[in-house]
Amino acid sequence: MSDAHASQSRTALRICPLCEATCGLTLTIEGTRVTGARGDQDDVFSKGFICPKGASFGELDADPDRLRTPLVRKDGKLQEASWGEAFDAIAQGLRPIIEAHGPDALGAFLGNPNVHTMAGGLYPPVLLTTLKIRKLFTASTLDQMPKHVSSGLLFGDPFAIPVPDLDHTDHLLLIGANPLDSNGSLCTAADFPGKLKDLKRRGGTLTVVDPRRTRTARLANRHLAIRPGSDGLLLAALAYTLFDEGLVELGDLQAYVDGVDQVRAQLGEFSPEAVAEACDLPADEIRVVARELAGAQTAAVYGRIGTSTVEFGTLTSWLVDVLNVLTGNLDRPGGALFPLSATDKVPRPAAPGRGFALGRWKSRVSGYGEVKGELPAAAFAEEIDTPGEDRIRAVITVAGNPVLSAPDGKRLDEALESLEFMVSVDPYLNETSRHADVVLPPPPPAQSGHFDFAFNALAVRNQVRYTRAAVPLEEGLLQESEILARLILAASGMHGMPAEAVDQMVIERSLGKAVEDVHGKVHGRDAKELAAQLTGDSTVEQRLDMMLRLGPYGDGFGAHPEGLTLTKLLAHPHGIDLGPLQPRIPRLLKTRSGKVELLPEPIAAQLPRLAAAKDRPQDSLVLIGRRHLRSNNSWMHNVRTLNGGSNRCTLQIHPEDAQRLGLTDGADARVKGDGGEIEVPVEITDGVRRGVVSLPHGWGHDRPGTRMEIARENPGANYNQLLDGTRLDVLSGTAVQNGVPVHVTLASTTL
Ligand SMILES: Nc1nc2c(c(=O)[nH]1)N[C@H]1C(S)=C(S)[C@@H](COP(=O)(O)OP(=O)(O)OC[C@H]3O[C@@H](n4cnc5c(=O)[nH]c(N)nc54)[C@H](O)[C@@H]3O)O[C@H]1N2
Ligand SMILES: Nc1nc2c(c(=O)[nH]1)N[C@H]1C(S)=C(S)[C@@H](COP(=O)(O)OP(=O)(O)OC[C@H]3O[C@@H](n4cnc5c(=O)[nH]c(N)nc54)[C@H](O)[C@@H]3O)O[C@H]1N2
Ligand code: SF4
Ligand SMILES: [Mo]
Repeated sequence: MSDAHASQSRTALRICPLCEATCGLTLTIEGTRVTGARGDQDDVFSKGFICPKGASFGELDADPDRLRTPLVRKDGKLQEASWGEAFDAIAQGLRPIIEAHGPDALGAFLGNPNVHTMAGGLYPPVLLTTLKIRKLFTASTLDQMPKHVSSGLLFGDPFAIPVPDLDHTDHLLLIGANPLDSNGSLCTAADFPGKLKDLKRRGGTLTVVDPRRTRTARLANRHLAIRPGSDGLLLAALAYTLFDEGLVELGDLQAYVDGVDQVRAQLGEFSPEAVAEACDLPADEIRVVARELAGAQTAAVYGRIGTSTVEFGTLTSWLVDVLNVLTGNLDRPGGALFPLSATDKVPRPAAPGRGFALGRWKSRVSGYGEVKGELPAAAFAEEIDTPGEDRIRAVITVAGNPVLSAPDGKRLDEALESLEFMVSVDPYLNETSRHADVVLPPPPPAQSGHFDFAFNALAVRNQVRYTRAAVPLEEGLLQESEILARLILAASGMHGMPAEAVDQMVIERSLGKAVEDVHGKVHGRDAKELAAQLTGDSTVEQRLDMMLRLGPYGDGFGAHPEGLTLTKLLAHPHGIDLGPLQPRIPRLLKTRSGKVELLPEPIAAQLPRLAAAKDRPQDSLVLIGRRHLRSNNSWMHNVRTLNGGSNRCTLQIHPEDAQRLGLTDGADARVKGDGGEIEVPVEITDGVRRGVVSLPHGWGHDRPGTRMEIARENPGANYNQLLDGTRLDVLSGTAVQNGVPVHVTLASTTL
């Protein structure tokens, strides 16, 4: 590199949006191009940690396949268009459908990256309320909805999700999660791997429950290779053992918990001996795990995907916290604690709340109950393709690729193709957005500011960070915030109004409510006077400033001058540490009783089903997923340096099963499930237990009409084609993606 060139390079900070760990990155920038990324050593939270995905930030940012203009369908073909044409097309395409058939003719799918962008945090709620969208589908019912339901029922707040106190716990029971590859989920911790190693270094113990011997399991003091789908039984047996052996000790929590005796009574059938066969774990070992959990000075139970997207996802998620409660570890340092983020609501005095209701309305076709205002993603296709006046006729997708991420992509492909109108907000023309009539591409991440609305509320340490755009917005692009604001205006009959109108409306409403809130920081003040105080270089930043100032650490618009504002945050480019997690019960509770309701009625009603599962005949082969360190669901297969090596779409199978089925390493296997069949290369490994095969999701990039050339070179096959979408976790409507029966044969023999 010449000196002249080097002198042009500079650095800029950017929080990584590529997983939940939210690492601070230091980007190297030449001109307007990101040429490197390393961990920001001074970041108050991530302290220099980075993974291969973060390191590829520049390559992702510069991907030539990213769309750089909107696309509008003309004469049946998607063609480049101006922003004006695109929003005109949306107003002309959507309005007549909504006017003729009402809001239920419009469906929305919100995908995972919405929790990784500021725009995705700020605008979808406005989109949903302005357009009165009830046909809402999101990645949550392919992911963590069971946890929302269990938290809603236990604590009265579906967002009150306790996280393991990784930095301080003495014992971690980690179930169905593989943070060494995923970098953690519903537990935001930069350098999760390092924190597990530290736990062991300080004499703590790690138990991992996973049908695969994952990289995380290899770190563990104890690995239980459980039969997929049986974790609910295991956890019930652990709780049973705590009661049976007199190990229940609620500690300070005692006064705030209702229903302990009822839980004891209901779990009578779940002795370790009774579940051992179904879990395929020795009863003695289950008892030892319960004793270790109870005996540890402090301990935390933490479950993720393997406890969530399974048949008894909500019961299993509930049992995770039942165990935290029964061992006195909920809401205490070293146990599982509730974070308090800078944009959370100010905690109010302890008082009974309104509780959490499920099934306030039902889906049209299968009659699934709504959960948190959503319908099961697995029912998206049927709500479109089943004839009826109330069917979905138009769809908006934002940051989602349900054709690959939700069950039965073929059916969804056809359903989306049959729509009268579809809009996708997405940087890529992929398996889903190729069906759209208008595609609106957001800019590459380096061109946007970043604040983690979702993940700061799930972090193992309270902290707040904000990074502005690292490079200027490219000519011809719009910020995603503006895209979503203009989409809201165009779809709701306000086409042509300035985008800022949306933010101004939100600010006016929020401040109006805030000044009326007797427990808030600005009660009785003049909302207009407060609005005039907001700072920031855009209305988006003004919204952030507002949220920070009204929040628990905020300056209350001058009421607490030392408190947080956007200006103060900008003065701390590596973030502000807000301290370790603190106990938050009872103020956090919003149940009707004002207590932790340990045995909610909907849960109790499902326990007989769980009990019956003990004695069911076992499927001879079941499928589970896996994630690779260099992957990100369905959309990062287009980054060349992240592909290849061990990041491949192969069917992992135990040597004994391979032999029984006549499969050899590298041969193609045909895998058949309820929803269809696929062919994938076999990878023989004793890293999966007997009776289990494992496949990664997010592959299947061989459909026509996409524009992701690198992904297409190595398309892989779509896991979710093996599902037909009828297997759901009953209480949450979440798709059962793990522990599903499949049939595997050698591909060539059946051709
Ligand atoms: N079998 C199986 N299926 C699974 C899972 C599993 O474990 N097994 N996991 C499930 C889970 S946990 C999840 S979260 C879902 C994820 O499924 P989806 O929510 O569908 O998300 P992705 O597959 O990550 O696709 C993300 C989309 O967002 C686009 N995108 C990327 N960045 C941006 C941006 O800044 N703005 C906008 N507007 N768009 C952007 C990408 O191009 C892509 O189209 O998949 C689920 N599906
Ligand atoms: N590299 C990478 N990181 C990611 C993602 C990615 O795609 N790639 N996706 C992100 C997203 S959206 C999410 S939600 C998180 C998910 O974060 P994690 O939940 O940590 O990720 P997974 O790798 O899916 O881990 C699930 C584990 O459960 C195991 N499992 C499957 N079935 C069962 C079962 O029945 N019982 C038990 N006990 N275990 C079971 C699997 O073998 C797997 O090891 O990761 C995030 N981070
Ligand atoms: S761990 Fe997650 S947040 Fe950190 S650099 Fe990797 S992808 Fe980005
Ligand atoms: Mo997820």
